Amino acid sequence: MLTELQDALLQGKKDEVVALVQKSLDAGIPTVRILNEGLIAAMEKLGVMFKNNEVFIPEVLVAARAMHAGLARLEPLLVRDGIEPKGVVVIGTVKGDLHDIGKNLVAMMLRGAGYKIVDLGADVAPEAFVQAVKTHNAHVVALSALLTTTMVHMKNVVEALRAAGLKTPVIIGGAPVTLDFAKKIAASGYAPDAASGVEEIRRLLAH
Ligand code: B1M
Repeated sequence: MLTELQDALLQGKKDEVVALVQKSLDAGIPTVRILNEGLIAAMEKLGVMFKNNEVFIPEVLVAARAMHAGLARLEPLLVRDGIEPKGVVVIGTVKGDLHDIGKNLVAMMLRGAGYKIVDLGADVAPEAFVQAVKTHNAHVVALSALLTTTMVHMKNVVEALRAAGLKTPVIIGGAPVTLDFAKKIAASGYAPDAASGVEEIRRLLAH
């Protein structure tokens, strides 16, 4: 049944995903297995397919919508069972930058991988990242920038966090961003695409 659930999610069949989640619950499959071996496993497969150019942005968005619908059914049960998210990630596009499609993809994949996401949106000032980390006890800050002129604000976020005494790791990405740039601004990690972003955050949190 969980394989069927994975297939439905990969095809973005929202109603079928919800129905299969319910069917799995009715069959007595534990909530955490439905989450990990059904929904999250499918999103992981999708991440690999996206990386290999086997699926593209529209398919990812449709699958993410199906994932949300399935998660919405499971969420109250996961809370009841006390299942913790893998970590809290504060994400946003930096100040002056309105591009949010890539950032949204990263957020969706992270949600799909079991992280709690605090999405601050686009055009986010460094102070707002600092505040959100404090409010939500975040484990990671994830920054996106699409303009060469706004990349500098990634450095400002790193500096603002450190000035506030926070050691929270910062991962950065976006079309003009490179590993070299990440090193230059003392970011903790860099990812060229959304799927690698999930892997990189997993790596950072494992340390
Ligand atoms: Co803009 N724009 N835009 N734009 N826009 C670009 C980025 C540009 C390259 C177009 C061009 O000139 N060829 C250019 C930037 C040039 C530069 O700085 N070098 C540009 C420009 C100049 C501008 C304006 C200044 C135009 C103007 O007004 N004169 C203006 C700036 C507005 C502002 O931000 N202040 C502007 C505006 C806009 C729109 C609002 C119209 C719209 C954005 C809508 C939105 O996002 N809601 C827009 C769009 C759509 C684009 C292009 C066409 C597409 C960007 C996109 O969404 N790509 C873009 C040209 C292009 O890329 N072909 C362009 C798809 C998305 C999935 O990719 O975000 O790179 P991307 O995300 C990738 C990876 O980078 C990575 O994962 C994703 C894939 O898996 N990734 C991360 C991203 N963030 C990550 C974070 C991570 C890890 C991975 O960890 C945290």
